[in-house]
Amino acid sequence: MQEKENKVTEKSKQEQLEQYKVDDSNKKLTTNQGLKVSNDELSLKAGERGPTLMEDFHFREKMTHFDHERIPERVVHARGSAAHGYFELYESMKDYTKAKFLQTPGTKTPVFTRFSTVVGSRGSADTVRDVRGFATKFYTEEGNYDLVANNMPVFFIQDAVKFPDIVHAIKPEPHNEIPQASGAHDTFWDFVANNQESAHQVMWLMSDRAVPRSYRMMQGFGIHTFRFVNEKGKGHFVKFHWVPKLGVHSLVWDEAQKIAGKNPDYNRQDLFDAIEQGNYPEYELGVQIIDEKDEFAFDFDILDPTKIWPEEDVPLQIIGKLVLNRNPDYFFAETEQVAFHPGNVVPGIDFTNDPLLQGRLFSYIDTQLLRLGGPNFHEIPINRPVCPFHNNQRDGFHRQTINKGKVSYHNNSLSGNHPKPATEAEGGYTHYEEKVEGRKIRARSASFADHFSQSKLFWNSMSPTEKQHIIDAFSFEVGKVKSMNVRQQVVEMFANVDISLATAVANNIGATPPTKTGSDVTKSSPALSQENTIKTAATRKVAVLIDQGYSGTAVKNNLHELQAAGVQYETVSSRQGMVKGEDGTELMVDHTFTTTSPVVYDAVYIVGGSGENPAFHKDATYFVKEAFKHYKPIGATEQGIQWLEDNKINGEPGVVNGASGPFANQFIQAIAMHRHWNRKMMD
Ligand code: HDE
Repeated sequence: MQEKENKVTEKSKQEQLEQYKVDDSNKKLTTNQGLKVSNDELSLKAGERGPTLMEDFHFREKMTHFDHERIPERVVHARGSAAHGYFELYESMKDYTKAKFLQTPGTKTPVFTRFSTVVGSRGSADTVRDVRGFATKFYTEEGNYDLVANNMPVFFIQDAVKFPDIVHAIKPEPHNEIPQASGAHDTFWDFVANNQESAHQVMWLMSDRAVPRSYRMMQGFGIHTFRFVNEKGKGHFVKFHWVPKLGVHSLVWDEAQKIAGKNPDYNRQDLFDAIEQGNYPEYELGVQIIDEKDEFAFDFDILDPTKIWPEEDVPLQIIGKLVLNRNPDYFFAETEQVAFHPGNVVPGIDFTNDPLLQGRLFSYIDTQLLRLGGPNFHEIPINRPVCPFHNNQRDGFHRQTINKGKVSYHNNSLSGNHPKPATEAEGGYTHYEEKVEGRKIRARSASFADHFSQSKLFWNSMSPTEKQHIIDAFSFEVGKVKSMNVRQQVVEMFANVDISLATAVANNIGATPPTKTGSDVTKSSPALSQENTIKTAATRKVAVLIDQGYSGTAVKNNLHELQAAGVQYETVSSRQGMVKGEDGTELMVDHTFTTTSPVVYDAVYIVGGSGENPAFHKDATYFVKEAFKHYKPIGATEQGIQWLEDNKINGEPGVVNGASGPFANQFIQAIAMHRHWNRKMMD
């Protein structure tokens, strides 16, 4: 390929990918050799009832390709979904970093972002209790920069050498491969209790953060402390955050488990549909920066990946936004074959001595060599940088580049010593010259020893509802542990965080309540509570329960107003086809009570109809009760109003009665609240 001037635009990656795309429509069927195929239904046989012939090259090629279609799934983060988009810089970071894509406000860099669960296999359900991955590849003019983040800001372990242990412990147990995509079993909790550095991340894992309503509604965190280096060679410590424009919102646990059956692709579908509808997911990039002179100014070690930098102490500076605006064309070629690596950096971004980060720098390429079948996976279209790349690496499985000339070594004189290392001024990457001295030693720094203070900080920062959810989650997960001894160990461990938490869990799971006093940390960080994030009705999905004889004008107006506020809706009734309003208007039914479920909606709007049949009433009753139980907003107008009375939910928080004032407006506000926690539960 002829090299063009290296000017990267928002569209650079898309343009590059276009060169690899093939449109099969209106084409003749051929073999991989380009030979037209005359029959794709019958193999070549010796006689109509005879054996298949070896010479049937079409059969052999087709079957061989099929037989080799599967590649190993990722050892963790196997299940994921991705999208293309761009990153736009708001504010120059040039005082801190020389990274070119972070210099000039308005610069747009093409990106590819993959979201994932961690524990489950490729076909597992989306809505399990788990950490979520949030990995972004920035295709910059200086090469690919990967920000391989999670939706929680801390990690289970402090040293990479323990990663295989934590993963073995949380994956299905090896003797019977049970349970799938869940930490609710003996080996995980045995690991937790015997590796207490996991305490802080386990608090996050038991919180609502572990069941996101949508990939569009979760934060991302680079976790590790990285280093920004500016033009003058000065370094600053930096942590990266993604902040979703729609706020951070979660499912309730009962709902999450039911969705896993009703629609295991729930989060994947949500991402795909939102982009198709033009509701592009957006996140702002925030950085927390610490001057090198303040490396030891905190009551935790800033290199410890089990610690956050409380935003109240180290403010988050918003510097740009990520917009995901295009779905991949081919899941396997793009989402499955994308290969992230925290070691893919550009000049101006460097590492620190965080022992977890150091180990990651080895693991990612290593695992991809196996998963993608050799050392040339950087040539796969989704992984190729948009800037040129030249070196003396050659050969290996699946090599595609045709390097010209006979020289593939350095130094050389035959080709003028090219490809030639670049000086720093020419953009050559130079590692930050941190002075390091030490003995060779396998030890944990004493500054990494406190596992409970920030766990308590997290607990203190939760709202009463969030705290209750954490107690419920511990009770569910540890309650599934068969070993009473492990259950007791967990209770004792979390007594170091908060005694009321540990006591409540102990009482729920048949363990002995602990007698310790717990951590004495009283500080809290409001930024940690997702209750304090943005609330908006935009892109929320409402089920409109509607039947024959509905009130035409009222419904039309209300639906119009919901739409204007960015709310999506689907009509649900007993039968598919059309429902007819009493004024003669008609509406298409999107779903019946059997093709959908209340758990996949954010809110319910009961319209009913004068011609309601008994089946409608029965199914709608279940639908609304389930939504009510999950604290979702419920609105009713016309015939639906009587329904609120009949089911004794009129006047409950988040229940909007069309008879009392302008309906759409109030209902939109109720939807924006996400959930209404202070409800009396019905039986
Ligand atoms: Fe990963 N991680 N990880 N991880 N990780 C992988 O790489 C690993 C860690 C994260 O959508 C693997 O290509 C080690 C922290 C994401 O393709 C593997 C350690 C964070 C993804 C691997 C960690 C992450 C991965 C598996 C501890 C958040 C999915 C397949 C030292 C900051 C990327 C692969 C995608 C994937 C190793 C810890 C995020 C095995 C050894 C901390 C988002 O290389």
